[in-house]
Amino acid sequence: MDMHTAYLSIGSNMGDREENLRSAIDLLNADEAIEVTKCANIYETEPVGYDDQPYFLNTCLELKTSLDPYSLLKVCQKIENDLHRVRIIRNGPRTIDLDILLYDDLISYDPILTIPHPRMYERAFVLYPLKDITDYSGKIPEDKSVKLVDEPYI
Ligand code: A4P
Ligand code: MG
Repeated sequence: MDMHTAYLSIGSNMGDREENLRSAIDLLNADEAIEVTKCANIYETEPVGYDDQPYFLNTCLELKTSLDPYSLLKVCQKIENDLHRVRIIRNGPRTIDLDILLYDDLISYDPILTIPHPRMYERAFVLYPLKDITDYSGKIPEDKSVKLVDEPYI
């Protein structure tokens, strides 16, 4: 079977944020076509893009998967729905958000699935944890709010 490597950014700023991240990892692993192989440190981060909301917990995951990118996106969206994500405001509070950052060396400009994630290189809350689990050595925008709060969950 053709195996691929993908990196996800996951974040939560509603309810039990730690539990939401842990549940997302468990639900990804429950899919027989996905194995979560690495988890970055856990960071608390100030919301970006929409101010009047609680701080996030953010981390990044490495996956090995036989799924194609669109099937992986579907799994991520189902997990968001299963964890009762409330979609009220774009960039607003969410129990869980899963974004695909990278998939092998794929480049895709499809608005349904843009890879690399179009905003990832502007976001300290993505790049700090990504650096934990990859050899990313590019620039990380300054964001004094990013605070290391916990060790990887797996
Ligand atoms: N989509 C396109 N490319 C991708 C991709 N690579 N991964 C499409 C996932 N989805 C992708 O996403 C909207 C659409 O993006 C989907 O239909 C999908 O086909 P969504 O998850 O439904 O909506 P959203 O998350 O509210 O919007 P969006 O654009 O994903 O927002 P972002 O960029 O994910 O930002 N601040 C901190 N500190 N921490 C955070 O985690 N997150 C956001 C969300 C804003 N501020 C934050 C954080
Ligand atoms: Mg999103």
